[in-house]
Amino acid sequence: MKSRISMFLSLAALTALSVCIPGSVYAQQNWKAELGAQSKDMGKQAIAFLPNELWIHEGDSITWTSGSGDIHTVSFFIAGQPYNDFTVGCPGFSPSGTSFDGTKCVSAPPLVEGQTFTVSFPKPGNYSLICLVHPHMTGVIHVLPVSATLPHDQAFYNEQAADQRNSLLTDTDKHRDMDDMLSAHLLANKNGVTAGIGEMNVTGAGFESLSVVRFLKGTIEIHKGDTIEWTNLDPALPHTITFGQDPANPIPPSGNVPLTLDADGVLHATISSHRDNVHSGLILASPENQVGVPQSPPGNTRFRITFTEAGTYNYICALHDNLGMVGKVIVRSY
Ligand SMILES: [Cu+2]
Repeated sequence: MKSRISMFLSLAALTALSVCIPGSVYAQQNWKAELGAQSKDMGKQAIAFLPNELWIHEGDSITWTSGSGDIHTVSFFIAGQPYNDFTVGCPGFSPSGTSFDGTKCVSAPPLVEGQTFTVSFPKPGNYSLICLVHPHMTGVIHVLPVSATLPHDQAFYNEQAADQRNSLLTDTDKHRDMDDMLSAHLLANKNGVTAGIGEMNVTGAGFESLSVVRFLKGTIEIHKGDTIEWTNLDPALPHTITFGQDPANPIPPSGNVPLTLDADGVLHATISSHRDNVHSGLILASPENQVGVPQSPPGNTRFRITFTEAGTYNYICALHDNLGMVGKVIVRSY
């Protein structure tokens, strides 16, 4: 009896020890999460942390695995730090396995399918999780003291990630608004092409989107002298319309796109030869307004090109051609 009591006592002491000294006896857990997801043909992109909210213990780590041909980052900025894009990083990027405690920025370099990045969290806190490629892709990591009970286990997060992935990527009634918007756009514009379409989704922890990275109609036939109008119907993802050379900097339009906009505010270029390199620059919707920040100007969501010579002209989205976002214009001479 006595030995049993002493065994009980030493077990209790061990348990107390494991609570008091995190990292020595307490088992640190490595959690798994997904970074983006896509349909088989890469045309549909789930631009999301899956899941985008996790509750873990101090000392635990999380490993993100990219499931997308599109690039994403796993980034934690310090409070108040201005957002940088993925060409800048923290500035710079961190090696996988770096720890984040809220005092020093940590960022993965841009990751693609199959690549992983691990961050460990030594200090309790609630930390914003961001992607430096997609400003609308956000999440939260709650790091709790070791003494706290965690609300969910890994199996729960796996299931949640699968649910969110499927609800973003699977064609269901949920996307009817998007399909309606697409058919309305194509019906209303005989010589119109959709340069991407998408929809935003929200969870308790942040924003994510489904983005269809395709030109629809991918091949369009027109007559000599006609004008095509491309429209980006994605709320958050920029695209380009690029004929000829892939520009080193995709942001501005090529020099041969007239700076004078059409009266309704649309950039309008001309193509008269296969040798013309015409690049739209980023075509995207205006960002949301924020209190105290100057209002966003009207979005640059459209681009027009008039074709003056017959021929077949191939083009790409300079940002997403690797995902299959390419198109073709056939100009008839009659
Ligand atoms: Cu694109």
